[in-house]
Amino acid sequence: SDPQSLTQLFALDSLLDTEEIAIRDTVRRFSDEKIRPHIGEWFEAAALPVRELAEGLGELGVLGMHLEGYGCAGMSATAYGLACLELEAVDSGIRSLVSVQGSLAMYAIHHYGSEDQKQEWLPRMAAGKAIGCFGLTEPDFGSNPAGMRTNAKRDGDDWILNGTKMWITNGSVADVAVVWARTDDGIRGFVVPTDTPGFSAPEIKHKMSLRASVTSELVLEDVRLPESAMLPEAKGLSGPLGCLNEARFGIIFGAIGAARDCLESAISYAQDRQVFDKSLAAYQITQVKIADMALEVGKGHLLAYHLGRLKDRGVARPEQVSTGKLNNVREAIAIARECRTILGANGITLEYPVIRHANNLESVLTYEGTSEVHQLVIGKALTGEAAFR
Ligand code: TGC
Ligand code: FAD
Repeated sequence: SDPQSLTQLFALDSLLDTEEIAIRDTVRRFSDEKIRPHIGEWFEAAALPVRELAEGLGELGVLGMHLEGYGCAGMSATAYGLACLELEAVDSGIRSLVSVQGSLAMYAIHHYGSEDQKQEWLPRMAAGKAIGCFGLTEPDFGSNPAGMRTNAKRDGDDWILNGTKMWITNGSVADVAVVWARTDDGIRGFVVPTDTPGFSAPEIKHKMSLRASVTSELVLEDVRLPESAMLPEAKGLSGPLGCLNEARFGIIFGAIGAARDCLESAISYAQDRQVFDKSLAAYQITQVKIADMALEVGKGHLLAYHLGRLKDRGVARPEQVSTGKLNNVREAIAIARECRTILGANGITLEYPVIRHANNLESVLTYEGTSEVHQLVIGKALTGEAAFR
């Protein structure tokens, strides 16, 4: 009989409306035509043409697509999630570019910024003509950003920023950095043009994961900024954590895209590959693996769509976002590894996407809150006890 797709098996499209399906299909087509043919090469060379890609993604309308006004598309959270899913089905690095631009840097300015900050940056960022990054993590403070040492002190009406941020996506290609720093008034956010004297962003090399993504350190040495550089509406850690909810939401969809791509590759490989005297797909062990992975890919979609609907109604709570991020990334990485076994030795080469996804997902498991941090968030929600410290 004719094989069904994973989408058909779960009747997933019955949960989407025609506009959502159209957006999903447009992003899938763009990704397959413009990114997929080059991604293995970019990953191997650890060189992503960020500016060129950002302009293409800007034209496609996915940068800050869930934000209203200022050149942004004003789409639903679910539509944004579906775009993340299709981008990450090609590579987590591409979804990272879009997450950091739209959900972290643009969202911070959109949600907490002054009218001038919004006018200055958002239209160019939505068009992909200006690149943003988001500096929260420091060398000694990743899971616990409350301990950050980067500080902003007053000098007359100006601010002087000093400190180091680490592992910052798009850092060395960014035009603007949203930097979180400690002030006498608690943690505040600053919009830092990257050509400001004292700002530098050395790139981090030798990554074995997310090679098709630029990751950098941000070094701030007496960076002088006007008073107007501070984000007026973000006060305390809830400012950056509010942005993280947005990016984590995109990852819930994205990770399941990577898992789908691995499983589709493995099914197709198993159908073609002859072992002993028949197709690898005709062995029961292969089918058990495929069926079990399909269940997780299907359930991951259902969880993502459910959270998308909650977010569109404005009621998705942070611990629900943690639940989706923890589950879908954890399952995706398990699926990538299992698919790798089906491809045998071919599974370790860049001829197939599987090992690339598996390696990328190691980063996805760690960034935007490690799996352990999300377990603790869920643990706190269920027991009422905070076990972070
Ligand atoms: P805690 O005392 O619990 O909270 C401090 C304040 O923040 C509020 N809050 C949140 N607000 C919005 N969304 C959330 N998810 C929030 N979680 C907490 C909270 O209500 C409180 O507000 P207020 O007004 O009472 O002050 O904070 P804590 O210090 O105990 O930390 C809690 C913990 C561990 C969950 C938090 O620090 C955390 O999430 N840590 C993980 C850090 C993280 O995820 N970093 C990611 C950096 S960015 C990145 O990785 C980009 S990757 C590139 C890509 O996306 O592709
Ligand atoms: P740590 O916090 O040192 O954690 C190490 C281990 O300890 C983990 O297993 C963790 O779960 C565990 N642990 C920590 N606390 C506890 C606890 N209370 N109880 C039990 N276990 C605990 N950050 C940004 O700000 N902006 C970016 O754009 C960005 N991009 C990134 C891109 C990449 C490719 C990567 C890999 C990271 C990026 N990050 C970014 C940083 C990322 O958010 C951090 O790496 C992450 O938050 C974890 O911090 P850490 O690496 O310092 O690990």
